[in-house]
Amino acid sequence: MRIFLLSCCFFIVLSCGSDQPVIHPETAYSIIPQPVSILPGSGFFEIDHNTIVVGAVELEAETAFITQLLDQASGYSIAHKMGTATETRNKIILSLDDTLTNPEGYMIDITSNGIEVIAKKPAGIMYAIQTLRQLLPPEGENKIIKGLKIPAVEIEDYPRYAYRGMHLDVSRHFFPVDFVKKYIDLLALHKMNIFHWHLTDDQGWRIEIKKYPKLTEVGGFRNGTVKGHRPYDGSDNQRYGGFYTQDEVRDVVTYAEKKHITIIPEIEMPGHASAAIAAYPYLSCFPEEPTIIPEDIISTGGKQLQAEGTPKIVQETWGVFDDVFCAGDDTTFEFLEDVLDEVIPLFPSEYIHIGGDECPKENWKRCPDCQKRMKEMGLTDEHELQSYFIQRIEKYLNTKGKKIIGWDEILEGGLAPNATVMSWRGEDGGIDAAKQSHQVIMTPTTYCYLDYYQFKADAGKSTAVGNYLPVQKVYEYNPFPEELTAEQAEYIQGAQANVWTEYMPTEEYVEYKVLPRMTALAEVVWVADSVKNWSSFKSRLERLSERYRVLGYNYAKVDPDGEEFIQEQPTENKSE
Ligand code: TNX
Repeated sequence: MRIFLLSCCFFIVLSCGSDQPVIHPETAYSIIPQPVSILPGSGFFEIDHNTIVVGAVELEAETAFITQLLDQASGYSIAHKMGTATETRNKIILSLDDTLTNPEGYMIDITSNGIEVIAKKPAGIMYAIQTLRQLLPPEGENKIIKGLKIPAVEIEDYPRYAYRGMHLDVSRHFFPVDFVKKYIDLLALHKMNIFHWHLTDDQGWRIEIKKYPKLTEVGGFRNGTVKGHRPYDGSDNQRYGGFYTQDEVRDVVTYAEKKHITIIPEIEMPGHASAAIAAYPYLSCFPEEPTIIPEDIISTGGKQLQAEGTPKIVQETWGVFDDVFCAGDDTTFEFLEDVLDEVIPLFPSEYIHIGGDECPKENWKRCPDCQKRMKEMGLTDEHELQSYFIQRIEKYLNTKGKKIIGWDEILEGGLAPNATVMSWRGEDGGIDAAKQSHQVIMTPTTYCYLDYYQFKADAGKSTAVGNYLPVQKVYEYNPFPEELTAEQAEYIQGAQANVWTEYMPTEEYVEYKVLPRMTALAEVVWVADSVKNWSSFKSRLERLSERYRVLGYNYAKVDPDGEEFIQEQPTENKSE
């Protein structure tokens, strides 16, 4: 392996050295996220029918993945084997080297003789393959390219942050396993490594729990969905829902593992619990009180259920609701512990997200059980009761070897001792938590909420919600708040973009909202802030967009100035 030269700036590397060919970054070495160092070589490696892939024994999934990519692009059936390479040329070698320092770093060396890839761990090898993939022509994703060549280059690369996340809300709208896998593929292409799967909310419970079958039988479906924006345009009166069986969840987790993506499941508590309460009304402080959905927007089916004596129904509108899990009754905790007992073995992740956001305290204030609990535990207000709730769940999960992540409201009333805080209402929660020596994931609405609209021309459409968040603004994000000392900033694990799907009824819509803003975030969390370069990003995005097109993603087209709306949104409403 040749010695890799380090360079902190891609452009310096590309323009220095008179014997180097003139390389245009937007074509030959156009990679997102931008690698730490790219040193162009001369010539290229050509794949032919004698090319062989040799992967170290630990790299079965990675060897299979690169072989599959090359088979597709070259039209050959590329030979591959596990072990050490004896071939002297025409070889692609994937190997591990424990002496490398960065756990996710990798190095690639391409010469006319072949390709050598090394990394400390298999994840690094996967990232290297994603880089190699972007060195191949985009058309190679679904067409055979005669005389497939990869330009000679040395690349050294490693990420800035360990947590590079994307979230998907499958409660407000449900997305089947195939789409979830397509989404995971997208994360992998961008070297993102965390998929935060928001599995439960007011409008649908989406994960099978065998001990509580009604969670999905009842809580997995709603009788209608509100149309348009607040104050809404009535109900669509369509029964809507779906859920993942535990077998499906295992299948998705295995799929993600092979791509080195950790799935963090979210089971929301104590708020956003209407679907669970519809299934098991005893979880509410007031089981007899009807679920509140205004008269002019409740579905006919929902209204009928309530008229027939079923007060609790799955929510059909968006927002924050007073009917939350009762914090005074121990059966709530028994239920949640049982649920978590089934969730834990499905997900190898060290973390479980327990929500904690937007929990109104109105019911707790008038619930005798909650008030009794407060008195017994010496809690002075309902925020402390929420803190009691989260800490009790944290303690339980810690005994099972898991740690919790919660939205920044878990700071109110006292932070649970080992909790990681996901800062969404700006960065203040994250700053506060880092100062208290807690781990933090930054996901402020101003930079990371992909339900916000991205083009001015989308403003006011029924599917465009909230504020304006263009791709350039996402790109400008730096998850290192100035208020923190370098030592405190060590607690910032990384950042994540959130995809709340109230106004994303279809798969096409999710893709449109995610691409290319996720692309921008992928670079934010991978490269040093000083290396970011908007105009370089835009030109590399043009090339990557071609790959999105070939792969069949419905990406939003951004013109070279970065802001102008070019593409019409997909259909506005699923039922229209
Ligand atoms: C706030 S972010 C929520 C979600 C909504 C979202 C809409 C957070 C922790 N809670 O329940 O879907 O706003 O932007």
